[in-house]
Amino acid sequence: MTDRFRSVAVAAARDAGGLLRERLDRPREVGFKGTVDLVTDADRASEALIAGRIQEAFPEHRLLGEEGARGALAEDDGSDGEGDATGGFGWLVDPLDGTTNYAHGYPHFAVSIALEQAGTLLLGVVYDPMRNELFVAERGRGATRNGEPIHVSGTEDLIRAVLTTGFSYDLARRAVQAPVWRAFLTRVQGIRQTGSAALNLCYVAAGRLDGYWEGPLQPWDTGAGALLVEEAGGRVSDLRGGSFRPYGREILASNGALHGAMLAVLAASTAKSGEALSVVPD
Ligand code: 2AM
Ligand code: CA
Repeated sequence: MTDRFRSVAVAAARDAGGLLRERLDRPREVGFKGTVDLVTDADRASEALIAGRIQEAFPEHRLLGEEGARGALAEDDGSDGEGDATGGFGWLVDPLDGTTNYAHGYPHFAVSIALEQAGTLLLGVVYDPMRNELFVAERGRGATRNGEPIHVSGTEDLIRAVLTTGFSYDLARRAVQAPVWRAFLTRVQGIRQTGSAALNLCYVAAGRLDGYWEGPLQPWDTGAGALLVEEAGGRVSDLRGGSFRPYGREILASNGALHGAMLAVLAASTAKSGEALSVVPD
């Protein structure tokens, strides 16, 4: 059965990614969900393709898509699925992660599809159509990039680490995020901020980046990438070191070796900024 989950998700991610790539240079309809929070016609077309495929193959499953696609029951209701038709299975779909990049023609974005069962991630698929890189993780079976196993980096010291983060669409929230970014900046080799949470997590999984922190985020941004990091030998948690939850709103992902040092910086800087980074805005 898990092979079927994987093959449906991989085919949907590749086809949706192809659709995004094809449309990148065409004029776009851009709408605004907030002051700087965009949605394009490509987000919607990609989501329709993916949700259509998943609902056709697994009509009884829950599904939560960024642009509003909903399956049998969108949110995890906390039940283990026993006694209902879902079997506890829920899909998390980001049809275009890196929408701001996409709307600007900046070629760094991805499709992200995750499957969880009663809150446990089973499958993560992320496809970057511009580099033709397909990242897949299945619980207990490792993580791959285009079919080859990937592993997190061996970096042990923050000062040798290249980290990544992202900033909120909520401009007021950025004022809280900035001191945290500054605290890291003075302790690491470098920080990259390239606008796709899913690819940030894949890059940690592949050892291209050593760690990533961000909050607030949405379940569809992190589900697939979180499993990729774990299956590549890394560690994921919330921003205080508690368990990562697929329907939580924040993530700290690292190669494992750097996790404690990153938590210490987060603890010190959020205390100093006087407000928790992780407070959910919506
Ligand atoms: P999106 O491109 O699908 O909107 C940018 O930091 C990354 O965070 C992107 O992956 C973006 O996803 C995601 N993100 C999700 N919710 C966000 C929010 N409220 N503010 C900023 N970025 C958000
Ligand atoms: Ca998106």
